[in-house]
This record gives sequence, structure tokens and C-alpha cells, in this order.
Amino acid sequence: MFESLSERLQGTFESMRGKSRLTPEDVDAALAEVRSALIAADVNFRVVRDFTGKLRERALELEVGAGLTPAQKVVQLVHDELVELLGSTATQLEFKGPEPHVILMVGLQGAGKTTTAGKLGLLLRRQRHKPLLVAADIYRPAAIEQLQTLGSQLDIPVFSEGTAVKPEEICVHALDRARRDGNDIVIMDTAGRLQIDEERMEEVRRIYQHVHPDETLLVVDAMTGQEGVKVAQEFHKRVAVTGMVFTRMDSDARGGAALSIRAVTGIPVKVLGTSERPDGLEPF
Ligand SMILES: Nc1nc2c(ncn2[C@@H]2O[C@H](COP(=O)(O)OP(=O)(O)OP(=O)(O)O)[C@@H](O)[C@H]2O)c(=O)[nH]1
Ligand SMILES: [Mg+2]
Repeated sequence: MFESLSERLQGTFESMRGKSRLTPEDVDAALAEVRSALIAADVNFRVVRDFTGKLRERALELEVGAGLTPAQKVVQLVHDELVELLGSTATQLEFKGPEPHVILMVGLQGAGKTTTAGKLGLLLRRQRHKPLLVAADIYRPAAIEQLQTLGSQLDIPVFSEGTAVKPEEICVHALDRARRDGNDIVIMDTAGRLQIDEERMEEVRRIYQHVHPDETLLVVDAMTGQEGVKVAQEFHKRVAVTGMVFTRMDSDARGGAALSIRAVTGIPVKVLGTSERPDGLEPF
């Protein structure tokens, strides 16, 4: 997204070069480029409108200081505003509660929760933590096997109680196990759900209330586009989502959903999924 934005802006800035002051027309020309680049990146139009409105005000106030051309100033401004929009703080995982810490993975079906749970386990173990993975998806026996396979590949223990125990109870039992075995971080993989499925959404809330997560990570497929905003709002209504994970950043996703969700809900992006492999994870 940012590559296409900067490419588009190049042309506009060429024409500004050499000017010592920006006219409102110069600013509008630059903003038109910013606007179309963001819309092309699939950013929500209201978010784009607010963003460019704020940029315009600030751009017109710009005093061109020594050493910077107006074009450079505008580039700086767009950069600063984007950083502010996407969140310059709190993009790290934070463990503030007592041990064992809990990471709760939530999200729609197929978003990448299980894969990301494994990736986080590997990352944390490399940071000298002792993670425990928990299979709290009781609706698909294959889901439990998927996590167990992942766990044995990565040599990370997996807690499971089959499909007959309620997910929130499995999670509470997992905490007991973690205390017993000295696991300091417990990563809970929940069942994927269709947003409209009220019963399953309530189940997420029950798990949340039982385990008091340090981090509740909403996993969103970067290909989701505009729908992502609604999805995030639905989850955020029921559990306090502390961070987003965008998966499939290695696809040709346009990434605008990340910006839109952040702007609309305030939830920071914390982690990016960049491949199917267990090490395909990057901090945001
Ligand atoms: N290319 C790519 N593929 C990914 C990424 N993350 C997950 N996947 C793939 O997406 C598919 C679904 O991932 P899962 O982790 O099973 O998704 P889930 O959210 O647990 O799915 P449910 O449990 O059915 O809700 C798998 O084929 C993963 O390999 C990523 O960052 N990049
Ligand atoms: Mg899964």
C-alpha cells in the first residue's frame, strides 16, 4: 500500500519542486493523489475523507523551513499522519497480568488463527518463554489434530481435552496445567466463527471472561478488505481486542483494511503473517 502511495506522490511532487511556498492548489493536487492511492488500497472512504481533511489543514499551515522543500515537507506530513493513524505506540505484545500469561486467538473461519498460534509459540520460545498451546476448537476434530501436529513439529506442548468438554473449561484446565508444568505463556486457539453466529460469538465472550487474557488477538485475513471493519467491530463489542494480526500479507492484498480497522476501532495492528511457514511472522 505504501509503495503505491509513494509512487503516486512522486509525480505530484515533481511539479512542486523548486517552489518555495505551497499554494492551496498544490496541496489539493497532492491530496488528490493521496486520496486515490488510499482508495485503491481499499481503505474505507470515510477514513480517507477524515485523513485527507486533516492533512489539508496541516499542509496549509506548513512553514517551509530551512533545508526542506515544500514537497519534502508534504512527504514528511503524510508520513507522520499515517504513523499516527496506524498507531505509533502499543504495537508490541504486552504481558501485564500474573503468570501464566494468556494470548487468546479469535477471528473468522480460516483467518489464520491456528497457524498464527503456532508462529507465536515459536517466536516466544525463541525469546526463552515456555509456551503452551491450547486446542479450544471443539467443533472440528481435525482442528485439534492440526494444532497437535503443529505443536509436535515445533516441539511445543499442546493441551487438549477432545471435543466433549466446553471450550471455556478446556481453557481454565489449561491454565492449571500451565501452572503445574511451569509454562509462562498460554496461547489459546479458538474455533473459527461466522460473524452472524451469535452462539459462537457468545462462546468467545465466555472464554474471555474465564481466562482474562493479557492479549486478545483478532486474526484478520488481509484479503478481507472492507468487511474487516465490521468483523472487528463485532468482536470488539464482545471482547476487548488488544491487537490485530493481519495474515497473508504475502498475498497481493492491498492492506487498506488494516488502516481502516485501526482508524475506526482504535485497535492497533501488532503482528503480520507473511507466509504459511511457522517463522512467517513479523512484528508490525
Ligand atoms: N500465505 C499465507 N497463508 C497463511 C498465513 N496464515 C495462515 N495461512 C494459511 O491459511 C490457511 C488457514 O489457516 P488456519 O490457521 O488453519 O486458519 P484458522 O483461522 O485456524 O481456521 P479455522 O480454525 O477453520 O477457523 C492455512 O492453509 C494456512 O497455511 C499467512 O500469513 N500467509
Ligand atoms: Mg483453526
